[in-house]
Amino acid sequence: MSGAWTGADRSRIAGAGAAIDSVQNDRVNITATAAEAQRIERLGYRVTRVRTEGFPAADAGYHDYAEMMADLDKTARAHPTIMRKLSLGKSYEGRDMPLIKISDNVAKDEDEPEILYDAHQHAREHLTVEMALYLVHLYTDNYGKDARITRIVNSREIWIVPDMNPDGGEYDIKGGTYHNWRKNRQPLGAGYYGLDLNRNWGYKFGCCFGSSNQVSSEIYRGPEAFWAPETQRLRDFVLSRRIGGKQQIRAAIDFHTYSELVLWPYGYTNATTAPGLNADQQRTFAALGKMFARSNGYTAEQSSSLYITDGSVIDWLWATQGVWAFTFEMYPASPEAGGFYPPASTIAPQTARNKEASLLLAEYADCAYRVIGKQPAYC
Ligand code: LU0
Ligand code: CA
Ligand code: CA
Ligand code: ZN
Repeated sequence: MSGAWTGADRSRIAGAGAAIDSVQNDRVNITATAAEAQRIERLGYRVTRVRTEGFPAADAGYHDYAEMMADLDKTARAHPTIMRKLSLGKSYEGRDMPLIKISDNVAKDEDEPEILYDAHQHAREHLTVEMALYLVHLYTDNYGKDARITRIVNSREIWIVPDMNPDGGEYDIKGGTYHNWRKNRQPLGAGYYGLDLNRNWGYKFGCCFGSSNQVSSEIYRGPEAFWAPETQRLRDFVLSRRIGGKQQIRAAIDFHTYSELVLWPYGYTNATTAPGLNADQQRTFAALGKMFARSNGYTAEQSSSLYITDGSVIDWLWATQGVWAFTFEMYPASPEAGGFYPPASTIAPQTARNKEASLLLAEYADCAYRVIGKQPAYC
């Protein structure tokens, strides 16, 4: 960028959040996100793009990793009594994987039904990070203002994992263009990288032709379950919520894109009931899933109706932890409508579209069987 002659100019540029890499006369070479570049232009400087970081300028409304972290930090600071930003640990490349807790008396572990929302197992599914940020703001910004949300925050402990795959996500936008990347970024040798996090979970791992053992595959499951640091991190957190032999997390949504679907277990088999999933449980999953789909206009079905997946997070959450776990495949419905890269203008409407389903999940978390009228028998 140019037009910056003095140290004061450069300080204003740095103040906009850009990193100053070098200085030549009035020209300053910076590394900046698209949002920062826009801010600098508004200060009256001329910005020319040599090499872009972050999202392509047209999609600056999406949060890259640093912008996501900044938003989480800022929101946590604004709501210290109900929100905490914690950490799941680090990704393969060493990025911190944030873990958000939202509840009243947030510093205490209270005896309240716990809920988990996680996003971004797949790198190019950036809209899911926006979904997680939307939920963070929904529950914090409306606390004490909206009676329904206040009731949920007071009576539940909400866990949000906004970024299961920070390495893949950053790689996907590297250089300011999209790379159509899905997996994580673990090196596999011979120039291959990445395994499919949603095939690396430890229930029926690799059982059923719903994943691949080839490193080149987009659905490479890895040499063993939980081989990816990222799946280990979420597994260890979920296992840490097992207290006195009882899993505290009752219900979960794992956000993906795209196809506009609500999916429930199992993914590894076409059978509607199977070991660990009896008829009442299947009816409960289907009834909740259809209720969610009525609220957001998605299609509801068992996960395997889409195609067989083995080693998915929802199969593991349900079969080993008893968590009522759903996959949401968000907007759009078709590749023509933007596929994995819908324009930033869709973020607001398409995240708000899942407000009702997300709240319903939290409300039913005390006793999911209520949805089929069987709470007297089970809860
Ligand atoms: O992991 C996937 O293949 C998902 C669908 C399953 C959860 C059934 N589709 S995605 O990769 O396109 N998000
Ligand atoms: Ca609480
Ligand atoms: Ca608790
Ligand atoms: Zn996905």
